[in-house]
Amino acid sequence: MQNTLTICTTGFNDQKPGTSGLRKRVPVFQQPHYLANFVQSIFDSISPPPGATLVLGGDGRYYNREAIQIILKMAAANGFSRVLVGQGGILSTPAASCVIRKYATFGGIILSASHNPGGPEGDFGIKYNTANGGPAPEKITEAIFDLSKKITQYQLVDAPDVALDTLGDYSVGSMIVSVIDPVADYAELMASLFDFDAIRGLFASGFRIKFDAMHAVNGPYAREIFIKRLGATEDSIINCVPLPDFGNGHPDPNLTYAHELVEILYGENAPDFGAASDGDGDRNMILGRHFFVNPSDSLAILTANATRVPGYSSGIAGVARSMPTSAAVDRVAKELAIPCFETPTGWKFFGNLMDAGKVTLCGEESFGTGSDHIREKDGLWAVLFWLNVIAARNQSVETITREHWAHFGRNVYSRHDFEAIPAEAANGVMQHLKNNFASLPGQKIGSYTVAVCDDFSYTDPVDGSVSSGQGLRVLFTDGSRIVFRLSGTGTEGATIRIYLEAYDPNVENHHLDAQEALAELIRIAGQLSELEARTGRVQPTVIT
Ligand code: G16
Repeated sequence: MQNTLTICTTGFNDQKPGTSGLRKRVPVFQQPHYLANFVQSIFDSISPPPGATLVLGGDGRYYNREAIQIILKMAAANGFSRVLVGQGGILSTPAASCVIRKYATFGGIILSASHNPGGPEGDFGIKYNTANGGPAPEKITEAIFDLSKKITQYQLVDAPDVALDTLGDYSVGSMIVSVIDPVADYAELMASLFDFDAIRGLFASGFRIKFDAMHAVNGPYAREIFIKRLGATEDSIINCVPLPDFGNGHPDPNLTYAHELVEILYGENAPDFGAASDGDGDRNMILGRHFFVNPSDSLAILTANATRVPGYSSGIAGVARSMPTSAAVDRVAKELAIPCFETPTGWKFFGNLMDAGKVTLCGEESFGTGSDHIREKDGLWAVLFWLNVIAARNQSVETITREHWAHFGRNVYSRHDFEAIPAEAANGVMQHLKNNFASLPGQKIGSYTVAVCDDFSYTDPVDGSVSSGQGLRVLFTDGSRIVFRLSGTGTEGATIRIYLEAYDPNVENHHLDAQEALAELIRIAGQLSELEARTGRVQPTVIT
């Protein structure tokens, strides 16, 4: 018999999940009852049946271990019969999705604030994934939010903490906790999709890589896959010991925050290939020697080369991209005569399409790429996909990308982020843009003419659910566009994202830097949004 305690509590009003779960500063989560309230609201909204198994793990950031002990005691009190938890409380987001699917569990809880900084004053996060291994759809996250406002009590069993560092089975009340190897199932899945012999041969031939785990969760995964299974040299991986504060860094694999890797790949005697992943291991950045691959292009290139990879050799059913992601992949889909779906930002919108067999590959401009092997984006998967394609084509990252542009044309693309803007000022920018929507179509601005303005709305083709208010689009007559969105993942003020895209079929222009090629659209974005006047900001915090 287990000793179940019922704790009285009152709801918080700020537990609305964003683009990917609930993300707040660590001190917010450390308030009495804050985490437990949210976890109880998850359990109440999903009503686990008797005998249900839960997967639990996180990216190892500060507060991960404490949170896991609380959740284990609550899972036991809420009727779960078993929890699979990664050793040390570690599971990358893709590995958690893999484990949920492989062992056909009821769902999983992932503890991560992804690419946001960690540490005692950094960010923490929590999200629920359903039995398909993917982030809960909006109807569940909305139910969790509703319950979190009304909650009056939560349950947990009175039991000692579990020894998270030692593999094996433990009891928490009448529930079994299995501490599992966080890497093994995932590494096995990767080996089943990619030609490991070919990649091993590539490394043996002298092809040099540098993978940066940014002191985050993918370190142990990278060591197992690149060093142990693929024979890469020890100096092929850097920052591969996960730290609770990510070494005081910002574990976001982009040109700004992954500067250590960028300097190596743009330096003298640079390796042939560079890659980085984020806090929870689901994002990726791909670099060649002195060359950056835009994530939107990466999705298009992987799609065009998919049949060179064993896991996708029989072809792909379709592709999907988030609305702000460039239309580079649309051109590939057209040539392959496969469907291409445009969804709102958020990996959760791909789940239904993959479950219905409508898409195989999907991706986002925010450094996320993945496939139906799991239901999360997958950083190491993207790196292995690129390495497999390079081994099969025996060409450099730059040559593969330039040949792709020469064939399909180049969707020149950039995203400008303005972080930590007071919410009121950010909302003012968005409202001002909307107010002008009626008068803009037909107007000539510089060399561009506005065709259509709208606020993107999506109807899920599988379940008919509608998601509106997903980003303001200004579409020009030549196919160029500017998109304005407020981020749903930040924790400090608001982040305005401006996505800029122009199509250029002319190879003579393909040497241009994206900022150069997009200079006029960047000016127009500033003019239309009155960003400087309304926020006082001139330069973006991050340019990708
Ligand atoms: C999350 C979502 C992604 C989204 C990204 C950025 O990624 O899973 O689908 O593209 O946030 O979202 P936003 O523009 O709203 O900040 P991650 O890696 O943070 O889980």
